[in-house]
Amino acid sequence: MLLIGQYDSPFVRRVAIAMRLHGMAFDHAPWSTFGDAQKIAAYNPLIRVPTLVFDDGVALMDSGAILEVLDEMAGPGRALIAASGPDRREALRLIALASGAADKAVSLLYERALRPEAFDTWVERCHAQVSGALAALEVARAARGTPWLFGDAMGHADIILATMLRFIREALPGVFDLDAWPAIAAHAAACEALPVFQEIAQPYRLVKPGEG
Ligand SMILES: N[C@@H](CCC(=O)N[C@@H](CS)C(=O)NCC(=O)O)C(=O)O
Repeated sequence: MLLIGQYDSPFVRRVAIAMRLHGMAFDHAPWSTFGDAQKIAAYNPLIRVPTLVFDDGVALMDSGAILEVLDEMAGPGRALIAASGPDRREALRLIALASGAADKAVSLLYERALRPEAFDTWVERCHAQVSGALAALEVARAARGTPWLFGDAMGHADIILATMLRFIREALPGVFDLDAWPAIAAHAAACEALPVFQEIAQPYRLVKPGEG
């Protein structure tokens, strides 16, 4: 399999970390969505990452869809999310909050970085949406006394929570007061201390359209 995208993306990183936890081998093409747009377009007309090219040549996009297929490939009982019941619903809720916060952080970043002048109404909306999701995740994490969100084993909710927070910290420095949410900050720090998170990481760097 070929994973396309840079590890400064919270979405690419969550896929790579899950693949490593699953023990799945893959090649990595660290292409930039703007700098390497044509290369990515050859696999994914949306020109977005992550894009995962399977061994039969089919390219799948969107981290949630990719992880669903990878969990299935990992085999029964090996998915990084509960198979059913309340834990599955809660994990999906937390994943949606964390990946939604990452989506809105990306929107905020593009608004600030790509436009000559950011549109204040949109900036304020994205800021409020990210802050709201972080506050909800803080409540959820603080309510759980287990090492990871769903017990002793790390899962997709843990991973996206950490990759999203690192992305916000590095790509939008000073924009959010991350000290306001200590439980999720501690959770992310515990993740980032693990070898798999340290190996699959890349300092954030924005490549604008037309730049290499
Ligand atoms: N919901 C998507 C979000 C992916 C996403 O926003 N990727 C960004 C990089 S962090 C991207 O491809 N940006 C370029 C674009 O959207 O045009 C996922 O989970 O994979």
